[in-house]
Amino acid sequence: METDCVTVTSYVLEQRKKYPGATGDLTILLNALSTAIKACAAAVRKAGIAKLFGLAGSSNSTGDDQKKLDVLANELFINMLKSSYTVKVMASEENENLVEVEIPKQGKYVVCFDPLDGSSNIDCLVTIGSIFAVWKKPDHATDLMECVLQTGEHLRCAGYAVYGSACMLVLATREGVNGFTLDPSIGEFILTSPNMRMPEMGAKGSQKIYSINEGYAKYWDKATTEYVHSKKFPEGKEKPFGNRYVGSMVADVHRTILYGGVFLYPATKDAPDGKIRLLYESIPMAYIVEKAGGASSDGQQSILKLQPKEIHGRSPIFLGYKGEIEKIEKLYQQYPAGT
Ligand code: P6P
Repeated sequence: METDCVTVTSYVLEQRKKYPGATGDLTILLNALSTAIKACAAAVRKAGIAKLFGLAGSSNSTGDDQKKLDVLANELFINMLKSSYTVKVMASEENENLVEVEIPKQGKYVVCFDPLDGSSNIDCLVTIGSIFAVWKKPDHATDLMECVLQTGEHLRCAGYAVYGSACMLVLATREGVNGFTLDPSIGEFILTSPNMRMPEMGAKGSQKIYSINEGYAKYWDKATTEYVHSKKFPEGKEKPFGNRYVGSMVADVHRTILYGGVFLYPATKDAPDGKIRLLYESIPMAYIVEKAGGASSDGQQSILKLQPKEIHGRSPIFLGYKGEIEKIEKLYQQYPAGT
């Protein structure tokens, strides 16, 4: 083991030095999140042995059957954040309503999270993840919903954890995007991917990948249909894009950041706002991809400009190479959503 490695805690402490007025609360909050993620990683690893697979017999705000790991992950996030004394209110995919922290433990931050995204993949051991977004409570706000329903332009930080062949915490702040790999032998997240940047399309090592659930092609609008067709049947001597789709957003977005490409979850005729949740999936992932040099859109504008109207609201989402997102937006200008 390196004797001078950077951990997520020492990284955040280092960043805090750049803000003399910083209270250290965000450091404490991120430490609480990393503890919840470590506990989730341990639970995901031993789910088979500990019989954590299978349904918990309850369902979440989306109506998805909750798997035992979902419930455990949600409780870990909520309890670790409550006991950090840094959070006022939370929104979780697993809770229909907001979770207000008891007054004596309240802090100044708002955290929205999907504690275990892609949980339909749990039982078949496919990569899943956790997604979180952190805002500061607006100074004037007293109403909880006003505290929570903020745009991505006001984010303090966002991140995701990948529970795959290794556990990695990817954290995006104003300073950029950094990847920390969990070293299970010491239980610490070690900085292994400093200053993560999406490759430029066409640069050495960059890949031409489009990531969408082709099974819904029948329901796509014209703009998405035209875009995907142009990737599969490019004009001239252009080689087609390859298709990769895990069906677990954290896995698909993590690959898009590392290898390049485009992730698409468009609206469909029967889901005019798409499936992906704005507050705790689209906004944090858009923030991370944009901080890593990529682009995001709902077909018209950056996801970070969208004003959430309800805690479980959805949005169409396109993430990845800037040039490709521009092509998608041009197609939505030509063929407005829903046509
Ligand atoms: P579909 C997982 O349930 C999730 O919310 C995201 O992680 C993933 O990108 C998407 O749904 C997959 O949805 O409709 O392709 O199965």
